[in-house]
Amino acid sequence: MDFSTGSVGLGVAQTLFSSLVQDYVRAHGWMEDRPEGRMVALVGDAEMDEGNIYEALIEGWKHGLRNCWWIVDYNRQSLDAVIREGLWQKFEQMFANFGWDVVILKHGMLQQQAFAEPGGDVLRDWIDRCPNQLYSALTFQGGAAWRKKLLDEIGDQGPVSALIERRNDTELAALMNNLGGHDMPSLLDAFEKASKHDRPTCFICYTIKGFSLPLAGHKDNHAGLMTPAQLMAFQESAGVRPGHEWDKWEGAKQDAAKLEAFVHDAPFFAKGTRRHTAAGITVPDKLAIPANAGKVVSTQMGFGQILNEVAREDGEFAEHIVTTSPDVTVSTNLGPWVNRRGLFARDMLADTFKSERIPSTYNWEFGPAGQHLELGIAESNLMIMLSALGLSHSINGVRLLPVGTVYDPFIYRAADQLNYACYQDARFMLVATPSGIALAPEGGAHQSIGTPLIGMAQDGLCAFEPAFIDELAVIMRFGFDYMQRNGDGDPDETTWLRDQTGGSVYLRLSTRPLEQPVREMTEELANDIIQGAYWMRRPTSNTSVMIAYQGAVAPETITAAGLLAEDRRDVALLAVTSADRLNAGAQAAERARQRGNVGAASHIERMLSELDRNCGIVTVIDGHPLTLSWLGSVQGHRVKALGVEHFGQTGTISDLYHHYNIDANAIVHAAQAASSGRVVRYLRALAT
Ligand SMILES: Cc1ncc(C[n+]2csc(CCOP(=O)(O)OP(=O)(O)O)c2C)c(N)n1
Ligand SMILES: [Mg+2]
Repeated sequence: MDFSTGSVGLGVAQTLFSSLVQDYVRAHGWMEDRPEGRMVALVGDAEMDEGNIYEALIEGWKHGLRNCWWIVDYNRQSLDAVIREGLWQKFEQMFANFGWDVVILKHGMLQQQAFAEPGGDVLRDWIDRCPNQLYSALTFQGGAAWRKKLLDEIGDQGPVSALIERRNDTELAALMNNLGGHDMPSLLDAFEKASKHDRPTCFICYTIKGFSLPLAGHKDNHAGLMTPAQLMAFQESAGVRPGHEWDKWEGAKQDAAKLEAFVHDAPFFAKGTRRHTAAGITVPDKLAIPANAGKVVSTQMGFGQILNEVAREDGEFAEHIVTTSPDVTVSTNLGPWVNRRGLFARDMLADTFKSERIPSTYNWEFGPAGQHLELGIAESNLMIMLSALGLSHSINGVRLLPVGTVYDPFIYRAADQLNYACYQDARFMLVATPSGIALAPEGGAHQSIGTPLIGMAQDGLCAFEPAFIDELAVIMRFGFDYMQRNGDGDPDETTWLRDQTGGSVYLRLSTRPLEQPVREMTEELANDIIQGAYWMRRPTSNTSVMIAYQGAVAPETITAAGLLAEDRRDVALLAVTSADRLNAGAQAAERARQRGNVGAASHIERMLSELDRNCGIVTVIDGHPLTLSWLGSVQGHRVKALGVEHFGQTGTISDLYHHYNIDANAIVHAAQAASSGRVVRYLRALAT
């Protein structure tokens, strides 16, 4: 198994996106002599209720999906109950509608042979009309119940009675349980036929849940366990001797040596490991950025600038980046990259606006060399596409550097898909913008509060929220390297982070333009940015209050520090670039100390140890205050945490920052409350 699943519909969609990624890799000439594979999913019939399957179907159709099989285990049971009648017809119509072949395997060979006997057509007709519930109940009850029911309902119809009577109870039950999905010859025949073409194909395979077990067909059989007596009977019927349960080929009716040879030579095993690896892509020492110093630029704009600079360069690094976006390519600033690198499609498709000479900022040309995969609006598909792209090294043996853009609040819409991608250890960079309440004038609905906490809590995802473009360039460089790492999980004893393990990266960016600092990016500063925080203003022995911020609220904290200057000496300012990494380091170092490594210290612990014990801390973020409030627990400092707990208002950024008490005035109030000393002047009333 290359992808995990679990009745969540995600593994199913993953096969579809993985087929598209294979097409991408092939079109870029990276498949070498490897033959194309077919991505196959086994799908529960109740699992087909999962919405992300339908979202994926539409996307697959748009991209000309090939080489994908979905095999539906049509046992007509879910966890709780027996499913609706006639669902197969809806599946059949829907898949056909999206250009899939549909193959229905309803009857096994035993049934087909019986249908050919005199009266067989009557039996077939009865089976076709039998409601799912009744079929399940009779399956559970067994041969005698089948006989009674069949004879009651069709037993007076001549030849069919003889057909039934020719079979004893065991044979009759075997006949009625012989549905297409349990019949190896039928399955092999269907797969053989479908393997002659590359069209996506859905197989609807009738089966019985709990086939051949005493709990078969019972509506309560989900996760059912057999009694010891039932298990012993089952063991005996399977020809497995007590004490030989784990012997290879135990119970197999064929010759073991022959079976061994057959399996050994089967293509699946003969070709060796199916899990590929790929050479790493060297990331440049530095990512270029235009001269921004003193200019007013948002991190979202900076992201566009950085990728635009990468797009100018030839070479392996730029070629292996692949971007994708759910209909927000332009509004997340991927436009400049796409203009240079083009959109991906197996066939060329010109931009008609360009050929008609209509002025447009964006060049929307598709072709096999394109490096941007444009998706429809459904964020679920973005995350599963990132999952598929981010596993290309192990599936296709080709390392891709996927970058996906999304509006930050819509991470919630696809948080499970994101979690699934991380669980599978897919490697990608998720760039989320706009974020927070900073998109204030655009309206309240798309503001995000809790996403920094998702960034901190999501395993396999390392989250950053820079304020300035030079920080972003350092973080993206790190990210492209981090995405490719695959070392063991022991923490580094200086940072207490598991950086050599690698993982995916989440960048929470903002549309709020900020004046860019004039400074040199020293190695020390770059290192601090990667670790998660640097001193914007270092504390001294006189410092009685420190302000820590993450992201777009940087100017408010700088203003507040200025307003405080006359009443609090040497206000310290901590620029946090990754609360996630600071927290991970502090947690790991604490665990190490509890295990006896008394000298263990993480980045944030070292930084906050510079503060006097009585120093107060104010934290600020355009997001949930919990993201940073834990800083008070690092060395036991008093903390006042500012942030956003409610959302939905529309206004200017300063209106909203005032309204939610994350403006400079609110920071000064909090600083006064967090530290002793005289009353601070320049205070205005807090918003209520
Ligand atoms: C998203 C999600 N919700 C709930 C569950 C709990 N769950 C596990 S199996 C199952 C029913 C699956 O039925 P089906 O897909 O028909 O598989 P079958 O058990 O019939 O093989 C449910 C609801 C789950 N695994 N995933
Ligand atoms: Mg089922």
